[in-house]
Amino acid sequence: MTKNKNLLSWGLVAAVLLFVAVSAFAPRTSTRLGRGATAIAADRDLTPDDIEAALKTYMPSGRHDDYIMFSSGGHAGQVFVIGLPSMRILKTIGVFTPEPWQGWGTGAQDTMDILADGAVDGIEITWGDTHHPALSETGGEYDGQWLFINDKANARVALIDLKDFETKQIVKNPIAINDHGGTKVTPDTEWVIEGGQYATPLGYEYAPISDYADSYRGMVTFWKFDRLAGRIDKSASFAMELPPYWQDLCDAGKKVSEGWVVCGSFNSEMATGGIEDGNPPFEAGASQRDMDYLHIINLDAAIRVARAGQTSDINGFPVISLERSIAENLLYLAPEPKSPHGADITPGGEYIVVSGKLDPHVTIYSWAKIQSSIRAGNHRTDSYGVPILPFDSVVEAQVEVGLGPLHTEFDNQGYAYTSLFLEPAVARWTLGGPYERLHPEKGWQLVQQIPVHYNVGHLVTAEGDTVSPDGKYLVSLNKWALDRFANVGPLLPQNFQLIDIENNGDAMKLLYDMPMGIGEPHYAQIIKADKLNPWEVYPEVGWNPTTGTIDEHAVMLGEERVERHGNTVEIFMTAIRSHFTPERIDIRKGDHVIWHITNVERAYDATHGFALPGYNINVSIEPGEALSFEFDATNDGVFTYYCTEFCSALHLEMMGYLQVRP
Ligand code: RUQ
Ligand code: CUA
Repeated sequence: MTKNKNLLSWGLVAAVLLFVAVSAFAPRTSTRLGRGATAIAADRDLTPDDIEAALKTYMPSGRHDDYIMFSSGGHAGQVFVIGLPSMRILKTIGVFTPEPWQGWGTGAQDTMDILADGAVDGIEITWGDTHHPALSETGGEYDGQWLFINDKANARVALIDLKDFETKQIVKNPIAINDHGGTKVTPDTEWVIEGGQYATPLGYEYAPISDYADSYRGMVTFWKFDRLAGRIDKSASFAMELPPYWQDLCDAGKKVSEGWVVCGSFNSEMATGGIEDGNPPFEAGASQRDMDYLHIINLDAAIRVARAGQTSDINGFPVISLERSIAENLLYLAPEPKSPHGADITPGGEYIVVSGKLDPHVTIYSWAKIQSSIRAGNHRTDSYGVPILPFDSVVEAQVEVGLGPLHTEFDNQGYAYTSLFLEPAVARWTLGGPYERLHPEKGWQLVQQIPVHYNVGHLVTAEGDTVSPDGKYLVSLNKWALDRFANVGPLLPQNFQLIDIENNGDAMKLLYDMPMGIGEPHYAQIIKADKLNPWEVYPEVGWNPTTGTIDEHAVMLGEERVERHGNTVEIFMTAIRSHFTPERIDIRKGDHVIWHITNVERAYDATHGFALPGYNINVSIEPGEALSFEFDATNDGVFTYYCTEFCSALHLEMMGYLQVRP
């Protein structure tokens, strides 16, 4: 740190202490406060930077965060909602994995049905590996309405409604067993992009790996989002067959590049492993070449081809064949250096930033140059006949940013930020071209690196992948934590580090370490908090969050009852502080039980849980919500059901007896 900045920081501390000292004389402030603050700083050995960081992140009780971050939960399969700058976890959203506190996948029929839709070829899947959350956009700006996220392991995409922060839909990719390059949305969220990863025969078919080049394929899927219905419309969606390179991160064009999609790839060597047969291992075999391929896809044209029915049917899903893509000029490749990873498009859509994991540079492609190279025609092709745009015809610049560059996001001052896995650090560098007017530096160049602890994967800036990033905050999503926190055994948390990037041209500053001991978060997106407008309680009593209407089995006060039809017992129950009605239910072993509960409360936060031990049922019933579950009473005995939310002073009394007679 320079002497000047040191002076500045100590100036700030002096100001804080002066404020504290002055406050000491104010009538309602204790005189102990001034001495207390000084003593605390000395006691805890806090530097001026520590104190500044604390002042920037501390959130007084009751005050709300300015930004909300939606983070993937990795192989824990959920989404985490985190406030910035406080870095407080506000919520876990159950997505691909059951989440008992939300009653997600632990009995409530609608949640079980949504999870069952994610079955793979008839096999029920009870977890996911969430990677890339994507907030819905209008005109390239986050609109705060929907969130999409992919499950890399099983090639699935989930939709979360930001009215109640609940998962509404899971779609299983009909042709691929795994994915990675999604989810990303087009600027008006008409399409959700799910890019592939490891090539396989499409449609979960078998083919021997010795047939790799002929029978294995990559893919990208375009899911049509029906905003009015609030669902992905499978019947209007389609996929494109791609060469069996391992497609990686995709991004949707915006502004000047709107209507196009780019995806990075690696393993253009088409390595098939087999170290046990004397072949090079995957990590060597897939890294032999100096260049892999950026895939450049004309989405608008692909939509026309799909709508004209010029598709093949794979597993009941329309797929544009590779031959058709080539014939219709839907797909181009451009060489990209050394095991590329991220492919990120600048806010105005003019440039694509690609990182080579084994190259210390980021490579910047110009959209204008790509278009003129396409127009020039006369390209050499890969072994499948896909045209390759010459590297020199499409590259605008290369910037040496540091070792192991991965992902890039942007701010409002013409800077780009790239995560450097190997340094490990975050690099701030300047964008050239139209962005030069925003910053004092000239051209494309590295400005600063800030070390992070440790080994960063993705990074995210506030609204940093939209057409108008906010700058302000950057979160480094670090994979390793090592010595940052108390030892909690061999499985360590990951570390989110909040970095201040607000000060134009000035140094980036580390503000906060947040351990994530939950799953390995991959990517996150940060939205301005005031763009979100969720419900406080469900709009009406009896609301079904899945259908978005009054549930046909909603139970109003006074309508509680138990009906028996043969061996089927149907229970209509209400929940309100502090009782369930009915409180006693008598059935016989072997009965089939259908149980409906409505929370008839209208008070904010008056949630009731309902746990039925011994039958694996736990649901959460938010104010106004109606839900149902079913089970076979296979075991006799006395079962005590109770409310799992401490909802009132008499919460412990909020219980009942289910008696199952032998
Ligand atoms: S990517 S490993 Cu987002 Cu860097 Cu999934
Ligand atoms: Cu309802 Cu406790």
